[in-house]
Amino acid sequence: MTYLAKPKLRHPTLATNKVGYTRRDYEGKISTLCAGCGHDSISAAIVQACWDLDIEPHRVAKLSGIGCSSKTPDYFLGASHGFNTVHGRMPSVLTGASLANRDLLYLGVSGDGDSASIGLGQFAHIMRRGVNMVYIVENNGVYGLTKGQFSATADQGSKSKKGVVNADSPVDLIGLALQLGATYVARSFSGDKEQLVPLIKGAIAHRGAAFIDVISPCVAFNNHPGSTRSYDYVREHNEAVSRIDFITPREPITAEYPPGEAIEVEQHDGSVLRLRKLRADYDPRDRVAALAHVQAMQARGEVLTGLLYVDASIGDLHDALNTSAVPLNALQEPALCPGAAALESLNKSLR
Ligand SMILES: Cc1ncc(C[n+]2csc(CCOP(=O)(O)OP(=O)(O)O)c2C)c(N)n1
Ligand code: SF4
Ligand SMILES: [Mg+2]
Repeated sequence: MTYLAKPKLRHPTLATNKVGYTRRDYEGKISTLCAGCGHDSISAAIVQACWDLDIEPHRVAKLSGIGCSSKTPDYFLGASHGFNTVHGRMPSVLTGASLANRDLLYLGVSGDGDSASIGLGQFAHIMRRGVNMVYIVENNGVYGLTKGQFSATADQGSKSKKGVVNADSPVDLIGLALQLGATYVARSFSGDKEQLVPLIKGAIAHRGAAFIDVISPCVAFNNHPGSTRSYDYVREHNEAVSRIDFITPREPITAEYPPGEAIEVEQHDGSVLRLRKLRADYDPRDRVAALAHVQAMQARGEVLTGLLYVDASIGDLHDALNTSAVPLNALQEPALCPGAAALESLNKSLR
C-alpha cells in the first residue's frame, strides 16, 4: 500500500472556522484511489461537514473495515483517531470504543462488501443497538479492492463490466437499517455534494444510530452501461424526497416555507433539520411508510435519496446501559475502586 503525505505548506490567508482550523486541517493524506472514484468525493464531503460544524479533529474517531472505501479514512481528518479493523468487523470495534468513551464523535466508514457481505451480522447489531455514531457505506455494488466482483448490494439483472448478469437478489441496507431500528436513515450520491454535506451534518448532530448509504461509483469496475451504480444511471434515476437545511443551535432560522412544504425536526443538541419537501406524499417521521416507499421505488429501478427517516426522540445505547459519562481512561481511583463498603452493598443487591 502506498501512502503520500500532503505538503504542510499553506496559504497564510486561508479562512479558519470558529475553533481556529483551516479546511486543510481536516484533510488527510493524498488519496491513492483511482481518479474519479466516488469514494474521494465522500471524503471531501466529510471534510466539509466537520469544518463547517467546527468539530475539533481530535474529537473524532474514524473506524473502518477493509476495501477501497475502508481505506478512505486515511484521506481525511488526518489529526483524528483512527482504527482500520478486520474485514466486516468495524461495528463491534466502534461499539466497544463508544462504550469506553462517549466524548468522541464516532464515524464508521465501510463498503457494500464490508457491510453487506462479510459484515452483515455486525451491521445488523450495531443498528439495532442504537450506537451513537455516523455509519457511512460507500456503496458501489462491487468489491472494488479485489477487482470488481459483484457485491451483495448489486441489483439483480445488473451487468458486470464483462457482461455477466447478476442473478442474486440484492441486500438492501436502507431497508435493513429501517427494520432494525436505526433512527436516522439517509441515502445520497457521491456526485451530489449539495445533498450529501447537510445529510452528514444532520447525522453528526443526531444522537443514535445514523446510517447513510452513499451510492459511490467505482470507475474501474462498475461504471458501464448495464450497471445500476454508474454515474449515468444514478443521475438519471435519482429521486430525492427532500432537500435538507441543517441549522446549528446558534443560527437563527430565517427562510420561511408555505405550510406543508417543509418539515422541521429538532435534534437532542438543539440543531434543527429543515426538510424542504420535494415529494408531497413523503413523511420521513413514519418508519413503516418510509420502508414501503423505499421498496416501491426500488422495484421501479429508481434510486430514492435524501433523509428517508428520522426520529430524534429516542435515546441511544448509553441511555439504555447507563454507561459512564466520564471516559473510562479518565476515571480516577476512587471511582474505579470505591472500597469494601461499596462492594458489600453491590453484592447485597445481587443476592
Ligand atoms: C477476511 C477477509 N476476506 C476477504 C478479504 C478480501 N477482500 C478485501 S476487500 C474485499 C471487498 C471490499 O469490498 P467493499 O467493502 O465493497 O469495498 P470497495 O473496495 O468496493 O470500496 C474483500 C472481499 C479480506 N481482506 N479479508
Ligand atoms: S477500484 Fe473502484 S472503488 Fe477502488 S479506488 Fe478504483 S474506482 Fe474506487
Ligand atoms: Mg464496494
